[in-house]
Amino acid sequence: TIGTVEVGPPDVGVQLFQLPWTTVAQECEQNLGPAGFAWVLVSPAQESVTGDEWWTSYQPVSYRVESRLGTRAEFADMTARCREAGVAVIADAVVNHMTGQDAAGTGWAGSAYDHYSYPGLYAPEDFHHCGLTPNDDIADYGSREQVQTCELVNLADLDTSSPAVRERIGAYLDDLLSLGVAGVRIDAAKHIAAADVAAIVGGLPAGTRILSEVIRGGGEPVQPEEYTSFGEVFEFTYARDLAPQLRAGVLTDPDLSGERPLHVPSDRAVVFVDNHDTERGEAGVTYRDGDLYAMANALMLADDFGTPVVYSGYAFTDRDAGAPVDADGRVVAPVCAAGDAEVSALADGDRTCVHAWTAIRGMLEWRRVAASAPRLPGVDDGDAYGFEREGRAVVAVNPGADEERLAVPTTLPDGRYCDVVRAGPVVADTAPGCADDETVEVAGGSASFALAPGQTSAIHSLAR
Ligand code: AAO
Repeated sequence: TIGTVEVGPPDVGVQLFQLPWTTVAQECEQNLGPAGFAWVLVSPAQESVTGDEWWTSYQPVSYRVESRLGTRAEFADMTARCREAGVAVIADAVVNHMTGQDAAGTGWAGSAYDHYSYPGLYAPEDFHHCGLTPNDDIADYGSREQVQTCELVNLADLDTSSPAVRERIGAYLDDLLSLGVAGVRIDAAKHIAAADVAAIVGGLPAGTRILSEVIRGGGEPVQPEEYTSFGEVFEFTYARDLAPQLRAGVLTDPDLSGERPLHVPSDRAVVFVDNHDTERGEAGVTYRDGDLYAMANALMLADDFGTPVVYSGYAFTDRDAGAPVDADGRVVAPVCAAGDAEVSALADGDRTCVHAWTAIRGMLEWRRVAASAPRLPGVDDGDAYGFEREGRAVVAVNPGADEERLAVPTTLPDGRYCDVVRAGPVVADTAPGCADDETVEVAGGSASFALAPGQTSAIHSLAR
């Protein structure tokens, strides 16, 4: 409760991409906990191949928790400090495959490996050799057998039907839990038969969160729905629906009865505007879009569908470029300062700090006040669009190029309300509230928004 009002529990996640454990711990204490994030998804923790590219993280060499993001001790310290700050840590578990290197090598922490041989862990018989394509690589996503037994971009594909392989993966996930994580993202889950994932995670303690990455592909035989009986799924359709609407400046209401076409059910859906793959690929809006990106995130946070995860990475022009490292090759990154988005000033490697943007922090407070109040039908006028979460909160956006005025019908009592997108959180923050030009008037059952091009504005019942 805030005052006398029952608010929703924190449920929003944040993906902090390629951030070292020591910085994640600071983020939990200084930004994530105070803003009310419930959990943080971090990048893979296990030993991986060496190299400057960020994606070396996704080529495991062993399950030792040693990487350029930090040591095992630093990982454990992070989960403890985050938990203390009210933030659960979700690990990114790369368990579909090992490396994609044809030549033998040595991993980050000194483990020797060959493409199909990881001494003390896996031998050649632990891998699929699908024999369905010339190089054993997946060539046709229309074939379930290829998707689940051939290699994803040459990555040695573990035979997860094997009890021995399942046991080793299970032991690794148990180890991550012993280090304090609350759950795991199953990387490339589409490439592991759902029954295999179910068998592996079935051995974990009850309550462990399982978030499967299954990119919804039109016409593909392996669909996200197969992975919902044992956990949640990243629902890629959400961003695919939202971004084009924003780009076109034409926002429409989703089906307000709850179900949405081509989405897993709301209580199984993890939704996002972009992630580390899609910001390098299909995403229609990314950090580069500044206001429009904040708007996309605000609409997601204002929605009553799924569990939202905010993405926060670093600026890049080269798709492969890793996060900045020190002389020893360890990633180094400063903690973010809370403040407004200044994406035009970002140089390659700079953190985008999306999770610390004023608009995002304000919308997290808005979401908790909106709690379980239903989303009411939206209204639009010109390019502007807005809606109410009944009796609790109203949001309005202008994705267009002209100034717009929008009156949103509301059951909120008359008064001047603080726009938490411009002012940030006003109830939870110790910082003083709202400037005069950061308010919105509600009178006679209508909230009157004046919206500059690209502007998002949001008010809630606890900030009058
Ligand atoms: C690197 C090099 C490779 C090299 C390899 C081995 O880039 O050239 O062969 O090393 O040496 C990351 C990087 C990869 C990197 C890899 C290993 O992204 O570049 O390879 O680490 O270091 C599929 C999977 C999905 C996967 C995605 C990238 O299904 O699981 O590919 N994501 C995860 C991670 C990702 C990571 C890995 C998995 C591997 O998040 O960061 O790779 O651990 C369709 C399919 C999808 C498929 C995509 C891309 O998607 O449906 O399943 O994802 O294609 O192939 C429309 C369609 C949609 C389509 C989408 C494509 O929206 O509707 O169906 O476009 O964007």
